Amino acid sequence: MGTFDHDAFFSIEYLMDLNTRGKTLGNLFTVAEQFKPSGRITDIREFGNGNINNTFLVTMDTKGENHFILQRINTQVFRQPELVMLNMRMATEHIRKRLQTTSLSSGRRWEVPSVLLTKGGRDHWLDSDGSFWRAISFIDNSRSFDTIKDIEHAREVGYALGMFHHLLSDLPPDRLADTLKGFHITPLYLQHYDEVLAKYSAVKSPEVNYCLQFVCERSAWAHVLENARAQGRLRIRTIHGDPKVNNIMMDIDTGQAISIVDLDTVKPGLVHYDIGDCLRSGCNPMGEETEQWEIVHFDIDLCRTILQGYLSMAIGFLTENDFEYLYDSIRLIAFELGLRFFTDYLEGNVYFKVTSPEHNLARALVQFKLTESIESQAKTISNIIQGIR
Ligand code: GN1
Ligand code: MG
Repeated sequence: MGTFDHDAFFSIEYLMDLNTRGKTLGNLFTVAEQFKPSGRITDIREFGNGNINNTFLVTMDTKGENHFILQRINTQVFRQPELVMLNMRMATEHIRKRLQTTSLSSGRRWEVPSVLLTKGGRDHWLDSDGSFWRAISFIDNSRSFDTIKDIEHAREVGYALGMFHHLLSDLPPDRLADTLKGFHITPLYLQHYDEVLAKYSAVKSPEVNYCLQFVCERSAWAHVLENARAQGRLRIRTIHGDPKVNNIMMDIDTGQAISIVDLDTVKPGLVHYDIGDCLRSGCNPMGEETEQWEIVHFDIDLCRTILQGYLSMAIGFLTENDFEYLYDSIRLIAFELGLRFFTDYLEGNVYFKVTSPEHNLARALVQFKLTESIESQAKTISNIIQGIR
């Protein structure tokens, strides 16, 4: 067991969460040790800014690969976490095989996170109170950023998503389970929103009224991608589900994208969900957690460059119809995330982790301002798409 200053490493929210579940912090060492660490564990600390799962970086005293990622899956969100692990293993094994016959441009590397098995050979470990734990390798010599730092980073983020889609483009989506029903199906989020709103009785602030109006004005259009799918214009493929900027790992020395992590939502879907999600995240220089929501904007130069990076890998499998819906997907996923945050605020913050009761409202305002900025640049974005297809 390692020695470390527990209190320095854990947020108040997580300490309270652990306390209510009757755990001690030392339990984390016990959990991490189930995954056959290659050395003595010296440190475990909270890692990243995930909104759903609890994520930790485990450090060992070994030379070389001395870290791994330990996660407690939020089983309120992922109701069948065993299927999440099966999907993850299926996708990573497929990518590994495909990489053997894929030539990367010179000097590039592409890494695939590995699922670490327990001493009993399983891909997860259930602790005594039923928490679902899993461990994933850490991509060596890499880091990620919450926002894009320069134009080269933008190109690399686009390249990474294109590379990921390319490597999975021959994995039939029906081999994967639907681990999160309704994920990115905007009409279903709208339906849930209507149900939540019908029960909402608190006094409505100007911000809440702005959001209500915002959703109301776009609810008919928000069916656009699902309608296109129902009409057979867009087809289901294997997607990442959450390709935001901080899930794209950059090589510390070269600055090149070398991996996409957070594979919980790899499942069947439209590549448009991924493209929209990557752009709503990458083209918002203020980041999705900013409190200055009034001045949030969608950066058109970053958009052009991310799309160029994406298409450098994706041009081979995108169809004419796919291009037709790219603008809508950028607008829709920003709107949809705003709607998801706003609904969670109205419902009492039952889905996304929050640090204050108003946190999800603030996040919703950021996404709605971003959507407005996308809408005000519709012509320019469409011209960019025309120019690169
Ligand atoms: C959630 O937990 P995290 O940060 O990886 C959410 C995504 C959102 C994202 C916004 C399963 O992802 O859909 O885009 O927050 N994941 C799930 O930051 O709902
Ligand atoms: Mg995620």
